[in-house]
Amino acid sequence: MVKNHWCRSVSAKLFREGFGKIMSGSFLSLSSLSLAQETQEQLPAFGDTKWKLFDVSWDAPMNTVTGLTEWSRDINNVYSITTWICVFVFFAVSIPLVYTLYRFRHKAGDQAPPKQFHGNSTLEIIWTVVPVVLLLFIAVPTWRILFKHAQVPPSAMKIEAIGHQWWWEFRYPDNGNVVTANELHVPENTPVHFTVYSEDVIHSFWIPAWGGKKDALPGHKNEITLTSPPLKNANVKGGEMYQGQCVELCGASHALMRFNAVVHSKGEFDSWVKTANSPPTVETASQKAGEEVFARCQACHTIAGTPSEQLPGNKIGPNLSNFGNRKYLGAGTRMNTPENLAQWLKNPAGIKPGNLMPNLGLTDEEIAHVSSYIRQSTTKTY
Ligand code: HEC
Ligand SMILES: [Cu+2]
Repeated sequence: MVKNHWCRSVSAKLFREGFGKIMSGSFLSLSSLSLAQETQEQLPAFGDTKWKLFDVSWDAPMNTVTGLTEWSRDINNVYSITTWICVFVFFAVSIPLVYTLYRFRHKAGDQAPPKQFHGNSTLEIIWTVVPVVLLLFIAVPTWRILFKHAQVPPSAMKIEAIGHQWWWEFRYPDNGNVVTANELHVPENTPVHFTVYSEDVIHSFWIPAWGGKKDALPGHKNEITLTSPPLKNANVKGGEMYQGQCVELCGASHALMRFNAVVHSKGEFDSWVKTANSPPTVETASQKAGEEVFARCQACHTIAGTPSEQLPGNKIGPNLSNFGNRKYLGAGTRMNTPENLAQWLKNPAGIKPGNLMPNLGLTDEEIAHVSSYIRQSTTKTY
């Protein structure tokens, strides 16, 4: 308990004061950092059994060896070559070792110390050449798949994947400039050319079941082309989901920086694009009141087609267009249910320690209104 507490305060200090300074530098992110510091007291203790990391149920395990895409099959091939070489090296070293220990063990009458000798060119050449050859057996197929997958097919769809502390933003320049957060939607079996970068610290973009990963750096754009897997069930409604995760330690909530990658049939993807950024309707009195509460959110959040879009700059909070259609909230930390959303709005740090959304001190009424405003959705793909 004491140890946990010590670790946490040191890492919190590092991330807030160290990495915090190299964040985008915008006034908003800095002010929100100090806000996050204020909400720190409300963090649950890591040893607290009532506090759980995730309550989400993913359709697919986070698994690198599924072999669902060509790239993941290629990686598996290199894995298995490497594994067999390791097995060979293990026996090639341990069998002679055990034999030598037995054969040359100390016997009565042996002179001590035994005869000393130095240098044996034949042996030295053998134990240099053999590892070089073994490493080449691993290196050549590795290079081959690296070059193969660096190619960008001309038909590839473009998506920007942007890392933020601690959530993902996805932009679709080819598809009506749709913007979404924490949910990547793609058509099945399609090469997608991702431009990967970060708005603050270094993150890393990875959907383990699909193959390669790429670092998201501030101030530099990386590229990676991944092909989405084909649908396992062609008639599935709402697509099939894969887990994505940030894989570069990026601060307090790094482990809670997930996203889901949803693979749709081509038709379903097109209709998702058409409705993804349509503005919420304001019909009921509660939605009307919610729209007013949302004015307090728009410095950090955008909903397409509302005045929040007019505010300039890179906002530090996820885009909330069509939020009602999202399966999770808090970047894959909780299921997106009205109860969890209410808890989130009451005390974001209670769900996701250290995250940059401050506690806004909303009343239960305000929470109910803003929830009815942002939870509506024009598409319900789940
Ligand atoms: C100071 C900036 C700031 C303000 C103001 C703010 N938020 Fe946030 N919000 C954030 C950040 C940052 C996150 C991302 C947290 C994370 O997942 O690490 C977030 C996340 C969320 C999420 C989860 C989104 C998702 O897909 O995971 C919801 C919902 C949300 N905010 C709603 C609101 C509402 C409603 C308001 C206004 C009442 C509001 N926020 C005000 C910064 C802010
Ligand atoms: Cu990250």
